[in-house]
Amino acid sequence: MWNPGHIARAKKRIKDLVKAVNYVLEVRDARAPFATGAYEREKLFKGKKVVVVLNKADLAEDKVTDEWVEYFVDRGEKVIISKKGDRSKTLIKKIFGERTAANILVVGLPNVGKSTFVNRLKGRKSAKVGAIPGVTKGVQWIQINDRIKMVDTPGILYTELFSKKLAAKLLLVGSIPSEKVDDWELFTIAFDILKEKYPGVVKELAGDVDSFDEFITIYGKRRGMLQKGGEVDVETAAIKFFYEIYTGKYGKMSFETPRDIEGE
Ligand SMILES: Nc1nc2c(ncn2[C@@H]2O[C@H](COP(=O)(O)OP(=O)(O)OP(=O)(O)O)[C@@H](O)[C@H]2O)c(=O)[nH]1
Ligand SMILES: [Mg+2]
Repeated sequence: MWNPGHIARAKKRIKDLVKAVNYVLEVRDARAPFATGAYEREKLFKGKKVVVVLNKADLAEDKVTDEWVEYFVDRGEKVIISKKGDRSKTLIKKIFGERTAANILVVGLPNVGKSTFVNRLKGRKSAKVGAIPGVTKGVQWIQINDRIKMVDTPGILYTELFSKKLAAKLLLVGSIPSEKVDDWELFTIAFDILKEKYPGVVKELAGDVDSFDEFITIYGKRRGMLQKGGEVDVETAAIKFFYEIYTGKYGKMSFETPRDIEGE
């Protein structure tokens, strides 16, 4: 499984950084807010004010995101929704109310939009962002205004704890990069989740198919992703397909609801 060195180092740094802040903004992907929760969060964030940020809400189904807000509120969590186009002032107000002085730690899984969120709060670009996970490699402090300071951190993953279903959801939202997946079964599990939730998208791309292998062969063929002998390059096709899914090419999608995760 994908577990780059910078993530292992970041986990150690974050433990120390928590001590230097009074707020933790835990950024999650609104399309899978349970799967993208920061692991060991209770232990890690103990004694801090934690705000759960459901980011990329513009890529999720509004109705499902509202259900998630209710889910977190029911559990006594402070939760806000964040999406493309949100303005700095509105977000700051949602997080803190009017006036506040705060040192904030921004944490979350890879590619959930931590750096984008920092830039959004700042109102302009200060932190580097990118569509492939693993963009932020070090810790970076950013002054938001004269009272608020934030530290952006690299994405964290606790690989050992994964169930395959959880990992599949992380693939669907781009927290695990599709080109780093070396386990074909993970693609198939992710595809099954997608097909169950959005059969229309699958049908539009490949017609009536039963399996991921069948699907990706048709998808790859239609895109002209062929190897030398004329066979479909299914690995390249899978990488491309999941990239399109997690960047939102096929419209608003939510990969889990509060009901789905009961018992998971
Ligand atoms: N549509 C949409 N895209 C977003 C949003 N927030 C971030 N993105 C995109 O998601 C990708 C990842 O954003 P980053 O801010 O680099 O994510 P990160 O969590 O800092 O990622 P790492 O540093 O790699 O862990 C980029 O392509 C962003 O443009 C959002 O609210 N809506
Ligand atoms: Mg980043």
